[in-house]
Amino acid sequence: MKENREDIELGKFISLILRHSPETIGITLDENGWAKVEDLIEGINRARKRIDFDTLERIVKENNKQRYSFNDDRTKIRANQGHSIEVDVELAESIPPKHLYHGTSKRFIDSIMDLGIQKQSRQYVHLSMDFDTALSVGKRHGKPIVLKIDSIRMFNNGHKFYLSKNKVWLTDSVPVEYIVIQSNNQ
Ligand code: HQG
Repeated sequence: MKENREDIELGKFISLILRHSPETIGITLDENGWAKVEDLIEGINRARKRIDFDTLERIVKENNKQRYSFNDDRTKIRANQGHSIEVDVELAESIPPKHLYHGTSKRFIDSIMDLGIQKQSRQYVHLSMDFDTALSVGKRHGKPIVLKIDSIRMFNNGHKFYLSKNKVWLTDSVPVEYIVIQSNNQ
């Protein structure tokens, strides 16, 4: 099912809370990034946005990028990746594919080709499995450009890679030597 507009708006608010600033609604996350579902629902309602458990369940299920997970008994919820706050979401260390892609803005290229891809405010650098996903990530920042990453060579040289539950590849940083600028095809 495609998400409706209110669910998309609520989802953005939930991402803000679970990835960056739970204090916005006066709640806390535990060391593994979990919020109590009850706290999240009460906090969002205190912020004058309406949500109940059924709506939250629908958002978790239908979110276009599968950004959130419940624990087994659905008493806790967390974001699968994308955090700026220091939490340990128990990411799976994995062997990456031969290549991964990073979408960014053209205006960052000089700096990236100087310093490499850095995680900036988030816990990790985010990499995509395919060119088109990376292109849409890049568009969020302005005129997009896609960088192809020699991920298996990075891995073989000792860099760790993690695959989040919603299939985003994460790593600490990408040094310049592993980056190839792509034009508009793969
Ligand atoms: C850039 C979204 C200058 C980097 C997406 C990026 C993703 C540099 C920006 C997830 C740099 C950081 C993450 C350097 C990196 N000099 N700029 N040395 N190194 N940058 O938002 O990867 O929809 O923190 O290229 O789909 O854009 O929210 O990272 O442009 O998966 O679920 O600094 O967020 O997911 O921007 O996006 P971000 P991102 P959601």
